[in-house]
Amino acid sequence: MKNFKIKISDEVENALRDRRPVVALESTIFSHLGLPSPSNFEALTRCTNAIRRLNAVPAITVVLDGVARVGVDESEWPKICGPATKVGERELGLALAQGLEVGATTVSSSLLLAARAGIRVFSTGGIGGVHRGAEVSGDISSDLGAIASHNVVTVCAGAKSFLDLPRTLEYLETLSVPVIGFGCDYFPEFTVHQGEIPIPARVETIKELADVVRANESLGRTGGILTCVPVPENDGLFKLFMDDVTEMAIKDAAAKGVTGSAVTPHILKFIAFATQEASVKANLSLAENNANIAAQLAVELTG
Ligand code: PSU
Ligand code: MN
Repeated sequence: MKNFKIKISDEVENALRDRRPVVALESTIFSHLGLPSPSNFEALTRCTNAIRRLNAVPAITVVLDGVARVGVDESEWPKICGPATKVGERELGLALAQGLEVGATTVSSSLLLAARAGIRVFSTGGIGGVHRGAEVSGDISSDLGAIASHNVVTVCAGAKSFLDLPRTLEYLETLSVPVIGFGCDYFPEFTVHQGEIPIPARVETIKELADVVRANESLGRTGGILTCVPVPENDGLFKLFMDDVTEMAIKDAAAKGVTGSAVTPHILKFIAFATQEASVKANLSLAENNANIAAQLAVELTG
C-alpha cells in the first residue's frame, strides 16, 4: 500500500513549529507552463530571495515522483523548472495515486497543500478566474473555489488580464471572499499597473492587512482572503497595447481549438512571444513584489 502523506521539508516544518514566518509558493508559474526558460529559474530565485531577505521561509509546493511536497531543496529546482504536468486541486489525488513524476501545482492545489501544512500566507502572480466567454464555455478556474475554501491569504497581482475581470470579482463576491487592494482601490490587471475595475476594500499598510486577517479569524471564518497588489509601476505594460495583444492571444487559442486547462499556458506563451518577452519581465517583477508583500504579512502575523 502506498503512503500518501504530504511531505513537508524539515526547514518548513521547523519554522512552523517555532512560529516563524513561512510563505507558500505555487510551482506552475516556475514550470515551463508558466514562464519560458531561463526566466522561470530567475523568477524562482527572485521570489525565494525576496522571502528569505525578510527572514521568512519559502515553501514551494509541487508533486515529485508521486509525493506532494511543501518546501523543496534547491537541488530539486531543475525538476520544477522543467517540463511538468499541470495539477489543480482536483488532480492532486490522482497525481499521488498514479505516481506523477513532476506535477506543477496551480493556485488551487497549492492552497490545499499550504492549508494542510498550516501555512497562512501564499504568494503567486495572477490568479485564475472567470474566462471571457465563460457564459458559453463555462470555463471558471478552480482557483476561485480554492481561495474561498482554504484558510490562507493569497497575495496576487489580480487575475490574469485575459480573463473576464468584472465577472471574476462578482464570482469572488458570491463565494464570500474578501478582496483587498493593497495600496490600490482597483482590481490590478496582472502585468498592467493601472486597473479600472473598483474593488471594495483598500488597506495601506501590512499592519492594516494583518488586522483584516485577524478580524476574520476572530469571526471564525475559515475561508481565504485575496490581497491584490499592482505590478510595480516601472515594470508595468501599457494597457491599450496589452488589450490588443490579449485579444489576439484569445483569438489564437480559439482558432487552434485550445480548451480547458491548456488555455492559460497557451495564452501566456502567445503573449510572451508577441510582447518579445516584455510580459515575462513584468511577470517576474510582480511575482517578486508579491512574494515580498506576502513575506511582510507572514512576519506580521507571527509577531
Ligand atoms: N499566472 C501566471 N502564470 C501561471 C498561472 C497564473 O502568471 O502559470 C497559473 C497558476 O498556476 C494558476 C493557473 O493557478 O495558471 C490557473 O489555470 P486555470 O485558468 O486553468 O485554472
Ligand atoms: Mn479553466
